[in-house]
Amino acid sequence: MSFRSGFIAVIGRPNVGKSTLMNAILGQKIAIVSPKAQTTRKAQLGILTLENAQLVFVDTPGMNRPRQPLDTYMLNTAHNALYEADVVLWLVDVSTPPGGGDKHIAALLSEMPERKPIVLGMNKSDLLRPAQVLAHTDAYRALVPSAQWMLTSATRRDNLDKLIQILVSELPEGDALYPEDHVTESTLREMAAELVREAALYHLQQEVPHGVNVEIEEFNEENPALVQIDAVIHVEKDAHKAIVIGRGGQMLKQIGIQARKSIEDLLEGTQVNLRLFVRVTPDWRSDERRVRGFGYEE
Ligand SMILES: Nc1nc2c(ncn2[C@@H]2O[C@H](COP(=O)(O)OP(=O)(O)OP(=O)(O)O)[C@@H](O)[C@H]2O)c(=O)[nH]1
Ligand SMILES: [Mg+2]
Repeated sequence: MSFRSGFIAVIGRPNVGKSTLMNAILGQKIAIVSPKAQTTRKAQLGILTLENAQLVFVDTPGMNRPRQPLDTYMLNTAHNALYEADVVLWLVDVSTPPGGGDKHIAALLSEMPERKPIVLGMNKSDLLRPAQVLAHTDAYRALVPSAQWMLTSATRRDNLDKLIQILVSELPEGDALYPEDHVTESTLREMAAELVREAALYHLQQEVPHGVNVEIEEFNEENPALVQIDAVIHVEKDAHKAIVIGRGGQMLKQIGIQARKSIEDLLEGTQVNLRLFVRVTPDWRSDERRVRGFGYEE
């Protein structure tokens, strides 16, 4: 039996469930998830090694029209993953009909210089009303007529095995690219920063969470029974700092409790002492130099 392996770029509009799907397939939380669009900012690798194949998923930021340097970085990240992949997994939200963003992605796929297999994942099938099944699935399939496709629900884990089988069938033959026990290339430090940002996305509203960036200043494992983590939450405005701290520090406390719990899960139950600090880095998302300074550079 021949072994197959390769990179699978998971692309699509924001909020369609790319990160949720990758985590569900891996059975492990690699990428943060939130009900708000534009959650993923950097490419994240998720590696699934099976008996006959190794699938290296590249979760990407949702594709959107860029308005400022951070958006441009995010769109470039998705484009790079797309161009470098062996297989493209285009995820859509099948509970709504295709919109302008989907048509834009379809055009991008059809203009790719190198022909590569595209798999259409029609996600959020649990939200699809029976009367809409045919109309929506036909409309999406028409955008990539030659692609294999599957209806999935990442949250209910419906059809994920079938989707994996399709992806394996499209991968080229080849040896494993990573050791079989590797699940990601992200460091614990990077993942801890993301989990603090996830908690901020969960608790904050409107524009505030989108202007949050998290930096880990201290990650000290000297005491194996209690890991000390200091994280700085950067916000764009003084008013946002007041909101993140909240009355009597209540908001920051809630963010801290949730983030600490998820970091402890990540560290398989090791206790964590998490200290959060809030700093204003004025309008950093529109400042190319600061965007790069935060590590958003190719
Ligand atoms: N009902 C339902 N909700 C889903 C499904 N998959 C994901 N979601 C929800 O959709 C929201 C967005 O999920 P994410 O995984 O963060 O979406 P994403 O495509 O990675 O978003 P960006 O990183 O912003 O591009 C979350 O609230 C998920 O719980 C699904 O199959 N069914
Ligand atoms: Mg995501």
